[in-house]
Amino acid sequence: MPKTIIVSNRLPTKVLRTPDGLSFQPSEGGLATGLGSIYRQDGNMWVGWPGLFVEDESEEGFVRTQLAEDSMAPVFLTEQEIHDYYEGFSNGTLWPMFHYFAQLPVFDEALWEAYVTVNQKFCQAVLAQAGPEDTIWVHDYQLLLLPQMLRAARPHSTIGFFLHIPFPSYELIRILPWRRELLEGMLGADLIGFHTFGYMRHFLSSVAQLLGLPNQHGRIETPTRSVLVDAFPMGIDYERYAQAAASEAAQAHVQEYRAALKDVRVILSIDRLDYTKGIAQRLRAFALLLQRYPELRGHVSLLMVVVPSRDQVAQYASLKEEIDELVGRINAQYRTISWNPVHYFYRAFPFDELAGLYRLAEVAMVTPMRDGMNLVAKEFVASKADQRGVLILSERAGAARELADALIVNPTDTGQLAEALHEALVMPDEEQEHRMSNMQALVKRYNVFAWSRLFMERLAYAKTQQLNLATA
Ligand code: GDG
Repeated sequence: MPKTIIVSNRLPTKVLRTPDGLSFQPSEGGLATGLGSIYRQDGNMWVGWPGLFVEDESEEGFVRTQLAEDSMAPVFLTEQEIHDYYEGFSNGTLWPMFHYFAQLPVFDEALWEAYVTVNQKFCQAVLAQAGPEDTIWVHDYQLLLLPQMLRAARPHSTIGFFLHIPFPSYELIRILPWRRELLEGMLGADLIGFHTFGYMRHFLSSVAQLLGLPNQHGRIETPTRSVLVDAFPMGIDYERYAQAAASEAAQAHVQEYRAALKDVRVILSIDRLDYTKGIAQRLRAFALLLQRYPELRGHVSLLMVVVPSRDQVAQYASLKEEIDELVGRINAQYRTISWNPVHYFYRAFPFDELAGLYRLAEVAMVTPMRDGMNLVAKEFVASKADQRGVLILSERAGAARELADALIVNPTDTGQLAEALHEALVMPDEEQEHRMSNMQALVKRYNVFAWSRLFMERLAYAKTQQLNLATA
């Protein structure tokens, strides 16, 4: 029976080296949740890097056997490969370019070569698992070349590709020395999915201008095949967040936080450390709020969680310093013995504490400079059982296309951000409930399960259309 193979840079399980041996831990990412129900069924599987550098062949064999029991196949990478392909080309070249940070990307032929080599490694690992009838679903910017590599080896396979980050304007893509190879790599798929219609349009325009391939209603005709392009906004596991926020564990955390904060109102900010997330701009806006509205001092705090990420990279280390300094300056200027303006945490929180924070906060500030979708915005909405709470959302997050009932802001306009914070803090309950219930209906309906189902259905449709064309 044909099966489905999911491919992403990381597997949904992390393998860690501990003093007691190797430990296998599930990762809690949205992707693992959304696709968990697919890859565990009917002989399906997941191919990706397990997050560990293996020491010898026997360890490699052990990891392979353990993962196979949970339908996963590892791609083993060396430290050098992770440095060049992942930290280098993926996060040092593609990530800044695709998020419109045009001055940051590194253009280095050696990193590009590593990217090609590792995509080939993934290709071999997938081919070792895939039969000609199987469906292969490739994920994200680390594997842009993989669809075409798979296509060359398996001309008739059903191949889907989904990009989790923005696809930028042609004007940025054209700067990349390897722009043709990257676009051609993606075009190996039968269906290419993006979070929004805007990203899809940018992709179609890049393909038209750089490869000379026009499209009709999202269908690109290459010399040999046709490729369908469409938008699939990713959702969350709504019930999981709604239930977690209502759970006893989360309530106990809320009580504990309330006792410490007394009646201070909470604005929440949660992100990985990343220059795309607009963390420093958010701090400046909060400082401006306290300056413009002195009556709020002592009554509102910003609770800021920054999850450590990529801090080996220089840009991330200097961003961390900037945030530390801003928090220090705001707290030094405004704090009193009994009130702290910014509660800043540089670490990840366990899931039930996170659920407690979503429940506790009256306002969530989700104001990235650019963000493919942003799941934090949707998780906050799902957590508000009483429908009270205000979401402040950047117009440049993919989620803004769906969550029109949020307060939509330009994240670089500090004045507008400060005013949106004020508006959120004085918003009448009825208006909060109205906006929140509209957003909840949407996030509940277009959840992560609907997302993966829609993509798979559309992929099957794209393939049928191709077969019809081939036999016509
Ligand atoms: C990429 C795209 C796109 C955060 N802090 C903690 C924690 N988290 C969880 C959140 C959320 C996830 O991490 C972050 O997801 P985002 O979507 O916000 O952002 P990226 O990691 O940049 O993801 C993005 C996404 O892919 C999916 O396509 O939306 O645009 O950049 O689920 O809850 N989880 C726990 N503790 C924390 O402290 N447990």
